[in-house]
Amino acid sequence: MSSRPAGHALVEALLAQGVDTCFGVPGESYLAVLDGLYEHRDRIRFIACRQEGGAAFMAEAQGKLSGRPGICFVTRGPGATNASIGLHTAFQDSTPMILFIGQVAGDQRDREAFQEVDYRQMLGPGTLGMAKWVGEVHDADRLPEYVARAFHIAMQGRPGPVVLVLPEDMLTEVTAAPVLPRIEPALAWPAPGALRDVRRMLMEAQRPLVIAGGSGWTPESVEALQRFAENWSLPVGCGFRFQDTFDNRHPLYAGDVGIGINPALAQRVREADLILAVGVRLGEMTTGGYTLRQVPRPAQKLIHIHSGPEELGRVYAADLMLQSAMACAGKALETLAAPSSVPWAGAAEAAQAAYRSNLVAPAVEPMDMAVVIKTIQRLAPADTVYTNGAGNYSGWLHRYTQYFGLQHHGRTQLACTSGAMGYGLPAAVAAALLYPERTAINITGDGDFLMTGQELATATAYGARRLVSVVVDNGTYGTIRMHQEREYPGRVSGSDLFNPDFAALARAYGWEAARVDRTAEFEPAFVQALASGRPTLIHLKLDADVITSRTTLSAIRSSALQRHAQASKGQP
Ligand SMILES: Cc1ncc(C[n+]2csc(CCOP(=O)(O)OP(=O)(O)O)c2C)c(N)n1
Repeated sequence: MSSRPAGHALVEALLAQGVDTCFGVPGESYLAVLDGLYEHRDRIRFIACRQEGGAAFMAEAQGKLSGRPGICFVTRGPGATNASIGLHTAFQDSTPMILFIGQVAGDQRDREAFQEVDYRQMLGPGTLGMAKWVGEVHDADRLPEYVARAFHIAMQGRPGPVVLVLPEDMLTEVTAAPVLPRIEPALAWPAPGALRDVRRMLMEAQRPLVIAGGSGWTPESVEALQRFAENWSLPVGCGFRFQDTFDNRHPLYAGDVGIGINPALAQRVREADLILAVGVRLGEMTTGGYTLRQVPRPAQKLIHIHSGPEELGRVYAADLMLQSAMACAGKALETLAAPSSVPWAGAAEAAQAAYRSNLVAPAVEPMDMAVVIKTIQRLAPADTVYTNGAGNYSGWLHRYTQYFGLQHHGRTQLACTSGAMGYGLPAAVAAALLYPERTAINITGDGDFLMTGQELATATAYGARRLVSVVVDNGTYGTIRMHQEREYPGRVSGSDLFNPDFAALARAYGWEAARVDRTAEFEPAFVQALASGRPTLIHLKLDADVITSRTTLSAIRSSALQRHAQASKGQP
């Protein structure tokens, strides 16, 4: 191998892993890598973003869409702290991702040199929830070893983010280190004995329910999961923000187990006598704040299949725990021979009927968000990628969007379990740049959007085309306002927003834009957005009182006031 600076060797290592696009914000701490990216500019794109939070979200979206680590480069101190939101998001969503951080030179370490931070202390893995591993490369000749390890750790077990710290002087060292071949993750299969136990528990069950989700699924494995569910007539729900795992149009689909859960499905979860949780973390959102299943020993029997052994038994003492990569789990479950009839016959039909009736929405004037979401789905191509961040507006998206299941078009939902505001726009920009033949649609709130709104520029700079961002402007941090009205009725504090003219803002960034105030104006604006072949922002006005798909702010306030009045009457 000929000698070259380590910064170039790193880019060659990424090329060998099949990386053709990476995201970041440049910094003087990793100039040698930027030079390597220039050297190989015909084979790899560096998307220079406007804030590291946006860049890290884009890399996270890349990880979700490709199943391989999304790649992000940032500078030390300020760059790394900005990017940390993307790491946390990747951690909570179990998304493979590698964040490369330029670091001060080795001879200046531990002096609190300019922008110096100790990333092992800051990001983990002791800091639970940020990175699976933080490695720091001190020897250019060992760079391939570190990069290989980063790829393995990001993809194996429970996938997640890893951090590689790159001291500036190491990057300029000359090395003849070889380029290692493409890494495929080692995947765990469920143990045969444990699979027999799954079958035995299913045979003993009366009201079983499958909840599928999490990361690491392949189209083949989801297809096999579907056949398993068909063989056993099992109703299948999807975990919070993993709604695209199982085909929402399939007759066995029961709905999503997340925020704003269909009350009928919540009841079904409570009344189930066996939950088969496949790939999902049993976190706060998938357990109704740990109420749908009691902690640590749920009333329902629980089989938990997860790729990370540390996740098994972490909160819930499951009756049966199986460690398996999701790429294998569906295929393993499919091998379980089903009986000719099951005692829960008809349960799946009832679950499906409840799901379908939850798709029916009461009409709302002047802006009907259910109609907006249904219009988007009716007109957008089937392989459209939908993205969102955090906010009540996402409730309409979750309730009314019917995902196809990832055996059809791969992942089509980019949404963060972590509820990170600002995620949706960069995720959609990444989707539009990585898969230009597909459409990316971001639904966002006025608060959510402005957390990373500057990435409008990134979309324009790199020629995104099939990209639409629908900004639901209700003039408030609505989610917080809703909680305020519930807990402190009438005492609005810190949640009102001043907003710019979003359409004018988007035009200033080179986007097309439209404003819609009434339901009927949405469809023509959206048709125009799809036809234009240019990124388009739709500024949609929504009355803040229309706070969820089920209730209004004024109703929440008046019932809270009543509750408070009753409580004070009851006082001596
Ligand atoms: C980065 C970040 N900061 C703060 C929060 C807390 N938070 C959750 S939702 C929300 C308000 C979202 O407002 P908006 O985007 O306008 O949507 P709406 O709820 O009004 O539909 C806030 C502040 C968060 N989830 N993420």
